[in-house]
Amino acid sequence: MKYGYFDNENREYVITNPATPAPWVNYLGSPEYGAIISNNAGGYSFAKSGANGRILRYVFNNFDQPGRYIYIRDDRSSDFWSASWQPVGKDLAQYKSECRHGIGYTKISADYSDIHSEALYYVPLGKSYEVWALSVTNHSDHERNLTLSGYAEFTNHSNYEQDQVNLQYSLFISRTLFEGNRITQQIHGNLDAIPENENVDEKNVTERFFGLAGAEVSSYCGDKNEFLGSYHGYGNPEGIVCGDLGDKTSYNENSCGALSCKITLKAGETRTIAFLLGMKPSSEAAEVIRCYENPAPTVAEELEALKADWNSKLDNLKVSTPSPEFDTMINTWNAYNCFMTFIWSRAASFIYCGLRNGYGYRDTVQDIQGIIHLAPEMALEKIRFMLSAQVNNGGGLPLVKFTHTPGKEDTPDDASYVQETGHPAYRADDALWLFPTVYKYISETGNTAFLDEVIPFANKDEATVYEHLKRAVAFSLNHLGPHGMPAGLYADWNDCLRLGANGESSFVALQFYYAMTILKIFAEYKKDTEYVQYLEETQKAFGEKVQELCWDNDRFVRGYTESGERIGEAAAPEANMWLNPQSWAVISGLASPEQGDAALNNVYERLNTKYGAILMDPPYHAHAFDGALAVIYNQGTKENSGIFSQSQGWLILAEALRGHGERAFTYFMENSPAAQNDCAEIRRLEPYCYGQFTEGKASKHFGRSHVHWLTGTASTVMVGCVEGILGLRPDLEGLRLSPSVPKSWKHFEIEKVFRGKQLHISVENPDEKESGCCSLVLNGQKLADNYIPENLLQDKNEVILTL
Ligand code: IFM
Repeated sequence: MKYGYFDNENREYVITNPATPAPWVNYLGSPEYGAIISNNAGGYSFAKSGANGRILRYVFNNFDQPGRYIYIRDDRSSDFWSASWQPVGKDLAQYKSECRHGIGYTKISADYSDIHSEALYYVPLGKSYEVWALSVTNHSDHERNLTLSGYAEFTNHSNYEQDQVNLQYSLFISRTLFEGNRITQQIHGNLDAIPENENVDEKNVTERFFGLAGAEVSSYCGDKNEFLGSYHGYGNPEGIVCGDLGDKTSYNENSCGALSCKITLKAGETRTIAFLLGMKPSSEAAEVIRCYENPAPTVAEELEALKADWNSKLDNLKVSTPSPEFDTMINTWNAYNCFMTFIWSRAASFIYCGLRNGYGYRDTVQDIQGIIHLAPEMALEKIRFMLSAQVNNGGGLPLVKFTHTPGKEDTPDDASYVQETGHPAYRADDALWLFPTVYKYISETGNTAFLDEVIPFANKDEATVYEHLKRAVAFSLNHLGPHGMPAGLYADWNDCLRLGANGESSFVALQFYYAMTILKIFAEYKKDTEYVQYLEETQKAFGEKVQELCWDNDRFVRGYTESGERIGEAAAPEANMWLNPQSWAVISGLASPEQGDAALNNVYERLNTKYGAILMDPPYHAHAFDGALAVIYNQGTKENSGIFSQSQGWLILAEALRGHGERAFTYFMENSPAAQNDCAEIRRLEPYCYGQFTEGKASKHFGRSHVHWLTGTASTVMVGCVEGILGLRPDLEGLRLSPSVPKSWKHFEIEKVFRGKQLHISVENPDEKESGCCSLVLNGQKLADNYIPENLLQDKNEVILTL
């Protein structure tokens, strides 16, 4: 069943049936001001932090309420509806609705009772407030008198937990005032007598506003319970039913902003108004509202600016292939998903409520990879930040606090860090993610000078980026287990594998092997010959050890427990085949071609399903070792044999690196949101963004996906598709083209900006191959192989690659 379609030209997903199986959402805003909105206008807003800057209330586990509600009332008939289908929820036989989630905006249109409405929600570029612009058109043949009302439910405290849980406190610090064209909410308003820059118990006055521009306020309400009325709900608030909000404010009650205006529309006439919402002192709020006195042109201009800004990033890579699913994901939705994950980490969604007070090291370093080819400058800033969260012993801080202060942080070796973050020890993989990320950044941009940039460590000292990477290698070598493989420590990539100081992780071993390959490239570039030799010897000996300890006939095992048992052996009763060591054996370059193919075939036979490959099989139940934490989850769920979407990206990449275009693309399609547009009743999540996992074959809800938007999947699948399937593989001096595609792709095109130069790449595949290069022609000149040295590039380039 499908609920909508992709409008690729406009970079929009269009929901035509609003009764979606889950709230299907969009992200608006920037790191300064974030807003999450569903197709039924549910969702919340926050300044900077979803946990500590929460402005609008959203009740988790309550299917999408409340939200940014706009009500329309016909004052002659007293009939009323909402500009989004919910919360009033008119009969869909009479009420027609369309939601267009675009890049940075959402437009919800409705037709009911001969009135057409369009509610456009966005955060203007560079601003820290949001706009709900409403245009209403009278399609009937007579004049209509309408009441238009906006409703915003404020939290009583900017910390969402205080608002939801600590009611004996948060109810009694909030109050609202009406100031002509806006409701102002004051939190700790009674502290207005203390001098500016002072506080009481770290508290001072915080103001939020909900204002109206483009019409006079006819009635208002600042008290949620007064607005709804006893025993009424969002679908039939008393003030909406009777067309008058009663002019109430709140004082020790739940606060809200509700504003109504009355308009008369002649037949065929359109009127635009705008509701404005934010967290700002009242005088600034007044200024914001003034800017929208003539809402229609202002809104149109701001929307254009927003689109232009997004397009300037997304246009840096555009593909046109035989697969509409691939194109829409790479050109728009996977890319946008990467930016949202890059910006919000795991902080704010309908699943993440912002509780975590920092960035996960591994997550953030991986997330960067998804946007490097689109916005390298943004990537660079975050890479610097993450390097500054590396401890001087080379390990990463498992959680990098939002208040991170380089050079001054405690580490997992300090009780204070453990107490504050809840992370009791280092994780084995954190700093190893720096290698592919830094390499991708330098290769995309050619900015080799970055290796010499000096960046502080988290706790003390500073060093060049090159030295930071050397320390990360040293960290792994200083944390080896009894067999000489990296210890699993508190966790490796898999949060549910607690292998400890004496258990060992093959995934980390493979990452470490790969890290040494990358560091060798940098060391060669820097002519650090002694270190090159050291790496060569260390890597060779280490590789042999991993081969000996981890290759088990047709698979790589997952590691060793603290008591020395092999995890993932063929003979084990549970979890005897794991996904990640197979893909990473190929990605890392450790597996021989024969091993790689055998391992990947085994994945296809043992782990693959129609929705992607499960993380391991069979699930843990009765034979979990101490530290196999996955057993806490239902079978087929998350790390316990779920289809972990992030791992699909590595699988795509591994198959592509082996030149298996058919398989790579099969894996892309199996787990691609866009490819499941027609079976939304099974997948349930938005068909335009990734989820953390899909329930595996051991679940009775096989195929259902969860934890939308903020997932490392966005970046791994992006890398799997761009470097793997499209084969765009930059290195220090140029760009290698090595696509791995389905045989049926006889022709496709790529437009890419590479180091400031435009590339138009046509790939011809007359002989229906999966990979390989017959010839590569750059601006009419045949090149030696599939590599384009940067110095041959002109400002605009025509490239023809024949497979
Ligand atoms: O790698 C982790 C990630 O850091 C958080 N989500 C789950 C992943 C797998 O355990």
